[in-house]
Amino acid sequence: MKIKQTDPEVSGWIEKEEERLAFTLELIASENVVSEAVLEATGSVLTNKYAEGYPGKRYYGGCKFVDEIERLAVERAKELFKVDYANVQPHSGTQANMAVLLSILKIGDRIMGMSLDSGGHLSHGASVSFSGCLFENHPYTVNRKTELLDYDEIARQVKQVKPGMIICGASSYPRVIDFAAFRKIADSVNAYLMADIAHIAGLVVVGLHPSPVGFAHFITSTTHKTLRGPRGGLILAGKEHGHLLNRMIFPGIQGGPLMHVIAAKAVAFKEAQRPEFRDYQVQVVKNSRCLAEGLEKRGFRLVTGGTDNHLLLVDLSHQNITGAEAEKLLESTGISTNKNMIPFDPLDAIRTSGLRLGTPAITSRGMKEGQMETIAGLISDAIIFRADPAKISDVKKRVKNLCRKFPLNSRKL
Ligand code: DSN
Repeated sequence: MKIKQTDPEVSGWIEKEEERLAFTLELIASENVVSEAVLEATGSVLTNKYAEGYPGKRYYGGCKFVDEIERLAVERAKELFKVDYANVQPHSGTQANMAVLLSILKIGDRIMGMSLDSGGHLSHGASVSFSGCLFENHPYTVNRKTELLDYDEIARQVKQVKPGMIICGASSYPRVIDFAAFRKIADSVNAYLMADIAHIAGLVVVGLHPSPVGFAHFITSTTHKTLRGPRGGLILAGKEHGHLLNRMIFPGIQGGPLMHVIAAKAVAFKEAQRPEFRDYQVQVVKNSRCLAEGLEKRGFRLVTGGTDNHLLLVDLSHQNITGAEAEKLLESTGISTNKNMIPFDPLDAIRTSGLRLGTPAITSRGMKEGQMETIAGLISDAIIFRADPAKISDVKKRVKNLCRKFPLNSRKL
């Protein structure tokens, strides 16, 4: 590689990261492994091009080929999700959410998003995010006992608050979200409904999770989680909102679109239409269930008692270890996870009582149920025997061996 000669420092860190990925069990629920084709598009000459505007209406010359690429990406997104409007320019999921909120609401309007500890995302109204600074958020939570969304309670709260927008969708909710119920609730006060499907987009396109299409007025997503595309955002909606949304993305909140990333999104949308992509998503969910069972069997409590999707949330409060400590401990053995608040967490977001685990990346490496059982054992051994250096070193060895058997191979995806 050229970079090795011109910039050995950066190249050296990239090599280190390649090695880390190769010998790490990646259980961060929002991460994945992209195909070689997605990598190639992301690293292509398209990164050279300025293309402010939209296909056929750019503020720069020389856009005839990138126009075709963006048109392809838009058409493929529309076909994949079965919608009649898509904007593929958002640089991230948060930018997509920002564009929808700023297009539709006035500053200071009321919104209702899921609270962070219940599983919501920062951009759904958290006070430290633009969404909580610019809008008056009245968060809803899951039910304290069941840890599930309580639609009757949300309906009651919505009638009191009368928000302009309800945001559904989550970053750490392991169960199915009932978009039809949310729409009914939104209609009861004439509010808009936005569904952020960043985590579950891959499951939605293959029908393993109900689609919000037909229920949510606006759908936002990232393209790099279960959808297994490049790092970026996406907005889907009815045609009638297209003009406002386009204008808000550019020139409203973004400048030049990342054409190399848009090309990679187009590639990923095509990959998501292959039958193998459905098989992959089916395995992601099977693996998640199996990992959940393996941990429960070993005495760990899972929030909501299990999972229906690609992720699970472990409540560590009975293991006498915080999420932050567990994340660090597991990282030292080669298992990558993230600390996460659990519903009504007595600890703050820096320490947390929970650990979020997800199966998209390890499933992309080809791992199946048998390996999930092994991984549950590895996590359990690391946490339970954390004071025993010999046990920890044994876990490290077993993690490395497992990684060796399932090499990271973007070419196979
Ligand atoms: N930060 C992402 C996650 O890990 O869920 C959401 O944007």
